[in-house]
Amino acid sequence: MQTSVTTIERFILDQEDRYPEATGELSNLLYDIALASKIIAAAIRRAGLVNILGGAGHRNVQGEDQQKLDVLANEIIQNSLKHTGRVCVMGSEEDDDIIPVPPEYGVGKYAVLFDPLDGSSNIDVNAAVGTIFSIYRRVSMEGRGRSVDVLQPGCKQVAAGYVMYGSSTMLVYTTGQGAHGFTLDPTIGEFLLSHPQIVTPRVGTYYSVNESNFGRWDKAMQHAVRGLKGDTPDGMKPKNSRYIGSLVADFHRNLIAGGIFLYPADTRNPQGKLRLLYEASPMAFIAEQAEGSATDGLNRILDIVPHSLHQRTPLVIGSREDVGFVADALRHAASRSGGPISQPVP
Ligand code: AFP
Repeated sequence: MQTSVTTIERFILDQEDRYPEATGELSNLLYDIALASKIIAAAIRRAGLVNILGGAGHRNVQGEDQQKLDVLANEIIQNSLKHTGRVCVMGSEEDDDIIPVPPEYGVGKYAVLFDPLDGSSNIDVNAAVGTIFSIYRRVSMEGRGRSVDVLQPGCKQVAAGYVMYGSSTMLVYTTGQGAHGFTLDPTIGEFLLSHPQIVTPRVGTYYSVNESNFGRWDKAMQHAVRGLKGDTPDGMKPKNSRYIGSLVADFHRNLIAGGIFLYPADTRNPQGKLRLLYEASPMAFIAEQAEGSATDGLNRILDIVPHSLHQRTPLVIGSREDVGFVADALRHAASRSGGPISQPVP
């Protein structure tokens, strides 16, 4: 039996020690989120037993059916954060507007955004789902938090992470000092350091994309994806296809094994499907910290300045050379046609 392990708490505190000026607030906030994710993990494990699968009977702001676990996870995270005095405002993929901290609680210097249960359409088939979170330092000077505190470009994130509820529960996070992964040991209820300083391969094995949308992409994107499969003269060594339809699970596999995930714009989703603030930006921060990269096809995700809370973006993320390959293919196609890039096929 191993007698020396690094818990997430110890790891976070060790990292904080490198910054003498740190107050410990961010560390505690990360620990609050880790605790919330343990409660969500427990709820997911019980889901099949306590009959809380299925739609909760109303639609979220994206017009999607909410699963009961979405609602539960959303509540769990908000309840774990709102009373701490560390947060000034929250934003959730499940809520239309920013979520103020109730007046009876104090506010702190951080704004937290989260997708409480991403990939929730996979719950009924027992496939992996996840929680994604993103933390910004507030920019408003006083009072309770406002929209301006959450509408910040991804490069301003002070921390981001995700929790994957799969065959085991894993938490991966970054505070800008590398990306680190922890696995929940259910016997002691602690996240233990399992993947320190993750570095994703420069070239990946996998490509992950919903290829049923192929006919809805523009010609340049079609060419790029064919290239990833090695089907074009300018293409790469062919990659293997893997797609779950749960961003956390698809991203995590590619992060560890190497690969590229794409959700391009298409005729049905001309701005892309995924949300900039809840999905793309936090994953982009982690990808870059693991020496990968993330773009909307051409532009760095972390540089996009959001104009609305539920803004969507195309996303191309993963191994650096693969993401670069797609950008080159799109630029090439644009220079050949002289036209705009990434316009969906009419
Ligand atoms: P759900 O939360 O509705 O299942 O959506 C999941 C998701 O936002 C993201 O996790 C997936 O990568 C993507 O959508 C899958 O979308 P498609 O079903 O259109 O491929």
